[in-house]
Amino acid sequence: MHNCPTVPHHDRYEPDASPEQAAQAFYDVMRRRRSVRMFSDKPVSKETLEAIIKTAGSAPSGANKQPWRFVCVQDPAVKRQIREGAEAEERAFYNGRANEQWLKDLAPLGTDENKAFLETVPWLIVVFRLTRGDDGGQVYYSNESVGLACGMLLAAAQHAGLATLTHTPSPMNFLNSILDRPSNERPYLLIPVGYPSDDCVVPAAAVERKPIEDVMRVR
Ligand code: IYR
Repeated sequence: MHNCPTVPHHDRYEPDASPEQAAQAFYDVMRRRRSVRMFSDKPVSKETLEAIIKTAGSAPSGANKQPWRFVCVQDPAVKRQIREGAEAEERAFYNGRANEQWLKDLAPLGTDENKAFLETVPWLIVVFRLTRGDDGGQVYYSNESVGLACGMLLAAAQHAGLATLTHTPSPMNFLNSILDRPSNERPYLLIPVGYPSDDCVVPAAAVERKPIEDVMRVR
C-alpha cells in the first residue's frame, strides 16, 4: 500500500473457542437454515431488520462503492401489490415461460404461482443492485458485491433465529414502479424475513447438501 491514509487494525474479532470449534459452531447454526415458504405473521422489530441490514452492508464491495439498496416493506398494502406483481410473473413462468426441463427440476420443490406468504410474512426485503452510485459515479463488480451482501444478510437472519427465502420472480422490474425506485436501481432479490408458521414444512429434496468430498478439493 502506498500513499493512502491508513488506520490501525487493532479491533480483531477473537472467538471464545478455537478456530476449529468456532467454525463448527457457526456451521451448526447455518446448516439448520431452510428456504421457507410458509411464514407466520409474528412481528419482527425494525431494530432487528436494521442490524441485519447493517451486517449485509458490511460486505466487501468493488472499490467499496456499496452498490446496494435494501427496501424493507412492512406496509400490508405494499406487500399486497408485491404479491400481485410477483404472482402475475409466476403465472407466466409456470404456464409457458419456463421450459420443460426447468419445470422438471422444480417439481421436487413443489413450488407454484401462489405466493400468499408474501403477504403473511412481517417483512419483505427487496434488494436492489445499483448500476450507478447515488452520485451517478461508476460501481464495480456490482453483481458479486450484492451477492456477497445477500449471503451475509441470510446468515445474519439465521443467526437471529429468523427464516428467509431467496425469491426471484422474473422479470422483477415491477418492483421499481411499486417501490418508486430510480432506473439506476435494478431489483436483485426479494427476501421475505420472519418466522416459520407452526405448520411449516419444507421440501425433503431441499434439505440434502453435497458431501464435502464433492465440493472441496485440497491441493
Ligand atoms: N421463481 C419461481 C420459480 C423458481 C425457480 C427456481 I431456479 C427455484 O429454485 C425456485 C422457484 C418461484 O418462486 O416459484
